Amino acid sequence: LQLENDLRKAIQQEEFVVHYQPIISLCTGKITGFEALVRWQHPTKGIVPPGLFIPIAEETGLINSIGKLVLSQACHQVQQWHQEKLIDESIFMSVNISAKQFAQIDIVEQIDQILAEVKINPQNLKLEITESAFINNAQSAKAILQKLRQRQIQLCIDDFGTGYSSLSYLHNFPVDTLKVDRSFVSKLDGTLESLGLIPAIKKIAETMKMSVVAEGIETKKQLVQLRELNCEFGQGYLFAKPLPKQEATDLLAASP
Ligand code: G
Ligand code: G
Ligand code: NA
Ligand code: MN
Repeated sequence: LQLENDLRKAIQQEEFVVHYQPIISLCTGKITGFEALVRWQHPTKGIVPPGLFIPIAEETGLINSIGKLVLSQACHQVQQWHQEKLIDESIFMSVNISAKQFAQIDIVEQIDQILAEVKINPQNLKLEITESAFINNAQSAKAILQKLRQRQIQLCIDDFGTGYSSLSYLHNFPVDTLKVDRSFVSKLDGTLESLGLIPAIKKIAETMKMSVVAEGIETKKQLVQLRELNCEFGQGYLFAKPLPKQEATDLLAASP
């Protein structure tokens, strides 16, 4: 309860900062996008990682307010990088939208409002949604995804392969990207068995004309394996951890 009260205060005082983890083209090594990941700068406890407060934010519904702050900060970052000519419309900013946030009846209006306030090209924005967002009401989920797509916002299924995957929704839902959960990547050690579902996911993505991002790449060996599987994009500590705004900006400025 203390944490819940602290969270409410943190929202009022906007104590959240967004870090940005680069997403890399595995064949060229170039930055293709960033994932926005929230951190809470607690006045006395220092940085609180999301694993410690997102679950409570979800339970209490505070995730809706936090999610709006994150989306707004991430869009402002896109705007700034665009003004500084560090990015064009080919670079995307991926923002996590929790299932609860996605289920709000006015989620599309909220996103419209932020895009109206922070004028960016909607193509620069990608939303990461987990499969759990689709299970309760597939029809309305589909309608929301279609509306977002009409605005040219990109859509990504996060943690793909761990949830309630059903190939039928993939077929019906207008999704651009599958993000392979890092539990699959962590098993890649050079043996055939360790490839697990990744080749299958790659195949599904190809059939559906979706791209694949592998997350949690930590070793050179994993990178080599993913390249062999023709996995186009990846992110992980091997390249960079989630970086504060200035460090992400420096990396972008230095990148070819
Ligand atoms: O950044 P880190 O690796 O510590 O994140 C831990 C968890 O918190 C991950 O599951 C991540 O998806 C989640 N998370 C981080 N930032 C956000 C955010 O802005 N919104 C939501 N809904 N989840 C987030
Ligand atoms: O749940 P989600 O897919 O949004 O996960 C993002 C989380 O993964 C963030 O907490 C981020 O800090 C973390 N992360 C990013 N790269 C790596 C990595 O290479 N290894 C591990 N273990 N975690 C990572
Ligand atoms: Na994510
Ligand atoms: Mn993920």
